[in-house]
Amino acid sequence: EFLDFVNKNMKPIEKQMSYYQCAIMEVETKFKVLNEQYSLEYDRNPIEDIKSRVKSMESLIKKIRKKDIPLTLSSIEENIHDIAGVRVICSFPDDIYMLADCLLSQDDITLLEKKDYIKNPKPGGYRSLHLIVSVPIFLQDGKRNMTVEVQLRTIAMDFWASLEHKLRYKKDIPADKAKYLEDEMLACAQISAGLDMRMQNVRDVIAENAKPDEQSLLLKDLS
Ligand code: 0O2
Repeated sequence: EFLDFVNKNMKPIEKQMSYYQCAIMEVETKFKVLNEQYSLEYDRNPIEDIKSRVKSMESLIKKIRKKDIPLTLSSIEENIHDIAGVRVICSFPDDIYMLADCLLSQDDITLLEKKDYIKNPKPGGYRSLHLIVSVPIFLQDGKRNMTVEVQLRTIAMDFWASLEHKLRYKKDIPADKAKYLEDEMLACAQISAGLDMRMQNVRDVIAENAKPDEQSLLLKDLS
């Protein structure tokens, strides 16, 4: 059924996917501009890395089936919000909220949904700030608003999530070991959260004790 849908709509699907790619470019640029400005003004980069992707067809099909979404381009666009995904890896937890606020205050960005898995981690231990936003792309024949999922994480949050994602697919685990593994992953998530807090505190202490000329830079950094 899906193959039939794809075959009949090849051109519009390709076009839609390229629009998602354009939306990713817009959002990535916004973060790169913020990083550049921060680096000039405060001599520090709040962004360690940006990883973006348009959802693969395989993963898209899985989600359409799981959510039982009608097979039309508009209902897929309406119901699946992570076809365009931008993952921003930050240095410190504070940077996540600073960057999210900066992005959301831009007048061409509309917040559709916010999930704060840092303040409220998932039961398994997953932490990240998720923003579903709408961003315009400007085409030859006008403007189109596209939905993008932005995931903001620290290096420690990304380290945990990347490994957990790999381990999740190892399904042939005996039941008696599964509970132990779940507990271990949760414990690792808690250690990673503790590490984030301690590293941020180290930065704060350095800022408080910096020489006056450095201090003005670093204190601005904390405000
Ligand atoms: P992939 O391969 O990352 O693209 P949704 O299904 O998105 O409509 P949900 O589940 O409420 O609704 O979305 P949520 O919670 O915002 O999470 C979506 C994405 O967050 C996932 O994408 C992951 O990237 C990430 N994520 C959420 N929970 C976990 C977790 O426990 N571990 C890891 N490693 N990542 C997580 P996808 O679609 O699963 O896949």
